[in-house]
Amino acid sequence: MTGKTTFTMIKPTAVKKGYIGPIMAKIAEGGFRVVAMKMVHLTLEQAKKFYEIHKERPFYGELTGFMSSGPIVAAILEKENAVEAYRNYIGATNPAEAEAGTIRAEYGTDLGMNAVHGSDSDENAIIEGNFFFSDLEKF
Ligand code: FUP
Repeated sequence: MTGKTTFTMIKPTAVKKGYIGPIMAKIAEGGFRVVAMKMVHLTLEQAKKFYEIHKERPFYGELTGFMSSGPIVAAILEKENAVEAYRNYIGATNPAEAEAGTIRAEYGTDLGMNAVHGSDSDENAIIEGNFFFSDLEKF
């Protein structure tokens, strides 16, 4: 069975460039309902904890440094088959390879600064959503 929710973050560069509004509008256009949302500035320690699954990857230091470099917007989104639907909607990890019209193609800069995060499985969507939100903050 596929889940109904996924987790996303608007990354620091996209926030700095003023893309929160356009990206949230695009998310709504795609038929995703906002279940929870907040703007936060992660500490390096918090970013390392969030990305723990990538800790052996060569880009772990760069990724966590970047994700703690400025405020981000975290959100839980709801739609049928949410994880796959959202990953298709945001496009490939590298914005240069992302299909035209996807969020990463429109708002991403490069592989690291790719505008948004999207959970890669139902299991991670739950873990990641719970990292940021308590039950009282989900609607
Ligand atoms: P995705 O699931 O599309 O976010 O991509 P990955 O799980 O492969 O990577 C997680 C994040 O690490 C990406 F958003 C961007 C960053 N990354 C790099 O900075 N360098 C790389 O070589 C690969 C990924």
